[in-house]
Amino acid sequence: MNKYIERVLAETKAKNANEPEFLQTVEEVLTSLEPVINAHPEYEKAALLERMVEPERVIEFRVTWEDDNHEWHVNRGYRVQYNSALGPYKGGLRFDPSVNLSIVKFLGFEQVYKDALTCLPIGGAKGGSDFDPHGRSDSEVMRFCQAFITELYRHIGQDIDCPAGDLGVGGREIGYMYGQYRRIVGAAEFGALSGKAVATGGSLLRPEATGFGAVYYLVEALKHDGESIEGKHIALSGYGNVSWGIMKKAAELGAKVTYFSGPDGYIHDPDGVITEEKLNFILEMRQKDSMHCAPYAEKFGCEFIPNTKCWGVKDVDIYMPSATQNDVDIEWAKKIAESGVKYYFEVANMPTTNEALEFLKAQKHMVIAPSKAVNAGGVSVSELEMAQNAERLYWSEEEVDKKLKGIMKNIYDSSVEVAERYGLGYDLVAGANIAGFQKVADAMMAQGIW
Ligand code: 2IT
Repeated sequence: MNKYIERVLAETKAKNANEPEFLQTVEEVLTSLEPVINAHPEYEKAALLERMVEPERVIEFRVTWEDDNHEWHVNRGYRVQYNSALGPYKGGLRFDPSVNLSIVKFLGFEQVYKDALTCLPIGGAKGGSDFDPHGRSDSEVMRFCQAFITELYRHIGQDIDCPAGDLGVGGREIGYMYGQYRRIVGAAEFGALSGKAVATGGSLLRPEATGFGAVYYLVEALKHDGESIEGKHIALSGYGNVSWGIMKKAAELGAKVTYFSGPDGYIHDPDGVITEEKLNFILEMRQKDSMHCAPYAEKFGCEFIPNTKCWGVKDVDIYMPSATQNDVDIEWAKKIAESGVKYYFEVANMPTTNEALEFLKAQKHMVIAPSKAVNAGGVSVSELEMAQNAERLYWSEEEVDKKLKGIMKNIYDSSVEVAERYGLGYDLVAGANIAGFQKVADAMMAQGIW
């Protein structure tokens, strides 16, 4: 391996020994940069990689809020403002008990290269809290969001940092945070948060954008193999916002999601989640209970397999892990490889362990696509929301959709082109890492020491 990469990896490991998820993503990205680092010896003198792995700013804060029984609670809030060389920091907020500094730093690091890949002028950040929204009333969620943003507001702004949603943070939470932000700053500074409801400055199509974008990317990859999406069967994990968008767009284009899952097990619906009734049921089910997908099987008379994952099923064409990080480890990866299914498209952020990803990439019969490219439609439409806010107007759904399609095609094309250029062949994973990296590197080199 390139000596410079080796040294930075070793230093990063020594400095951040207690952050396994963060080290996982740094290792995955840096090792795939070998050809570009070899071609640019000037990067080492500029300490470029050392600067890239170190976040520009890490903010940690206390969030105190009162529950419906007047009991007070304390959670920890985070915002890791990773890299702003390309524009204002941009990236989601995650509310989940699993949130800690390692998780936020891994998400932030990934976000930098994902945001760069979109070719839109945005830097990368991520944040959130270990707050558990499950079972909390609407008033409790509102009070938490208000307390959270009362601390975070001083660090964000339409030209500074624009947070959005992630796991546990949807339109409702963004609405409460934007309301409180507006109250504090006393200005309709819409672009300080994205993923807002359309009524309060949001963009049409933002809720669907990540899932739709993933399918648009998939369409491009299928085209490369002379294939069409029509008639294809998809197995995915999760039934959240992103999975739902994939189900909807796949159905519109004549494909179907026949497997999906929740933390309680997976559903097999051979007819596919293609009707409006099924899509609406999934929305309702998630709103009521994001931990159990079993009610879908009862309602539509299909199979529910408890306490396991659908990886390894043979009667599909495409796997799309769309739930959360490290969903697919080496054992699941072996089952996936044995199934003979050709396409493995990551959708959730870092859904595959590094060992599993290496293993899958080595399978000659498979095409692997990385989440930072496949799921970039979400942040892209978030940026389009900022652009609409800056111009004080709304674009039509058709206009947003057209832009989203163009962005996804460009992400796919540039990943293919750059991997070819560096002699890596058809490598969508390395292509995305290098294309994103190159954008950030160029901006940092141009801006001098910082
Ligand atoms: O992982 C992601 O790209 C997001 N959570 C969305 C970020 C955004 O700014 O919309």
